[in-house]
Amino acid sequence: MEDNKLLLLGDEAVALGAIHAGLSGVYAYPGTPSTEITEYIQSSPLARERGIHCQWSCNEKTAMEAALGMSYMGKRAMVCMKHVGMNVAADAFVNSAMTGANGGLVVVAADDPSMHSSQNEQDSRFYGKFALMPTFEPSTQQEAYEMIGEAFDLSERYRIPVLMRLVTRMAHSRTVVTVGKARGQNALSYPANPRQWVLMPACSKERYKVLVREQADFLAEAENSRHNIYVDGADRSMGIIACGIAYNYLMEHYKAGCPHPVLKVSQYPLPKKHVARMAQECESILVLEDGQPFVEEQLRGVLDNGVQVLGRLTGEVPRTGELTPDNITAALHLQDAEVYPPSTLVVPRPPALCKGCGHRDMYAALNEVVREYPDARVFSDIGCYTLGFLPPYHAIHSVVDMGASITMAKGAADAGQHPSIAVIGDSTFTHSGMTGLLDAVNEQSNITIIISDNLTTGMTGGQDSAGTGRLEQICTGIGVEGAHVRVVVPLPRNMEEMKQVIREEIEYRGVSVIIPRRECIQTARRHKTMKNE
Ligand SMILES: Cc1ncc(C[n+]2csc(CCOP(=O)(O)OP(=O)(O)O)c2C)c(N)n1
Repeated sequence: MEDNKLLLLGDEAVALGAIHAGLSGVYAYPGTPSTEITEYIQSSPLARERGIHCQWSCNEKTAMEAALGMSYMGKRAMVCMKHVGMNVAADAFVNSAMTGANGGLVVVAADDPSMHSSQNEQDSRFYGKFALMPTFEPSTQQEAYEMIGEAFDLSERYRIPVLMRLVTRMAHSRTVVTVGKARGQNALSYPANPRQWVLMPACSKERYKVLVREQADFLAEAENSRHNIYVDGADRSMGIIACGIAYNYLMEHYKAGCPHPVLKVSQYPLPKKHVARMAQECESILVLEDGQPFVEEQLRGVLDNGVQVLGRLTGEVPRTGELTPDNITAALHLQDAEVYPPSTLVVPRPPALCKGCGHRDMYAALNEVVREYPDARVFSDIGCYTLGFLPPYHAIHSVVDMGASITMAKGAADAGQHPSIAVIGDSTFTHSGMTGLLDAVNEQSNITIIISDNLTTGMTGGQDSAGTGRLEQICTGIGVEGAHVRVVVPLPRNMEEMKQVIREEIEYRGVSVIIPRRECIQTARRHKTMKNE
């Protein structure tokens, strides 16, 4: 393959596009399907040569804030996360539209429609609209590569952070991308308007007016964007708006061009001018978008000319789940099923804890002790140990969001529950469990917390975990009594000891922390291979 043609995942196209656009730092917390963006930068020789910051952050909010700090200094920074990470980063994200950016600042949110590896299907485009930020949504990997550079340019043109939304199939599919030359990194510079960065009411009121006024500029940018194109078609019984990856799926159906007028949308605010044209010229509009009916609802809200709007809300496209070439075939009323015969090659494989994983031994011990307390409740968290819900363990009663194990156990204890047990992993603990632990310590809650420490962020592929080597100090620093921070080694031969420790700490009236610690067998294997090489 030629030097300037590379076979890249969507995530990798974003990463390389950002490096080539003069990136100085990526700030991220792992989360499928966004993780490979940061991992690509971590392994890129050019990124290393340029000293691009690429260490993992503790969570998405710390990532967002650090990137904002880098942007303040005039350098280009990128933040990457999965969609639910946007909820964690939301305070910093929404307020960053108020401070604005100095160096280009692009936030990449990778959504997971169909919940391949997530707890919900939320659509990050709502965050872009909510924060009044320009938002990009590439339809191909090539566009993702080019768009990220344009997003940085737009960010610097208006001194505003910019959101880029990906979906799983964009992030995780690979194709040939033609890449360009790398631009230099920005020099240090301070913001031209320092008041804007101090979000006290007097400053914020001024700044908010500017942000609202600039919406017209952002709309004009979207209406004139080369990524939003209107292609007329002879059959005006229906016009089609296809957003992001949906455009790719749509065009696969029409090798000789779509007979209907098509509006491709890859940059927001929604380009009203094009939408209005379609509404005027077509009898109905079919909206194809991955995720939630974000554009469809806007159309229903603004159009009063009686044009029929079709999409997820009228059943042409399924209300839940990701878009696929197949469900678009159905929405277009094409009899095209033979083009995409159902695959028999991929056999679903339910997830399970690896053989030899320490979480297994932890649950084996916990389950035996819990049987001694018929009313015990186990509030779990997000990580490999979430699989303790499944057979053979059936060990946990809740999983909500990162960090919720400790705080839910606390709330349950407040309500009178005993034993109230939290199960959390080491990475999730430092992501957002620590602050909940302080709440529990402050109120001397009667809870037992198990931090199942496999020395890595296992579920997302074994990234570094921020608290490795310091968990006991963190817990005692927060105020858990040293005598009630207990470390055990989760192995079958230590079963009796583990059970005894769990029993003792359940009986202790107060906050106790048990840390079963044994390296994840996947990372242990990788470390061993690396040592032998
Ligand atoms: C807000 C948010 N960010 C990221 C993720 C993706 N994610 C799921 S579990 C997990 C980390 C789990 O690590 P740890 O708690 O150490 O448990 P392990 O998987 O190693 O057992 C991550 C990053 C998520 N679900 N939610």
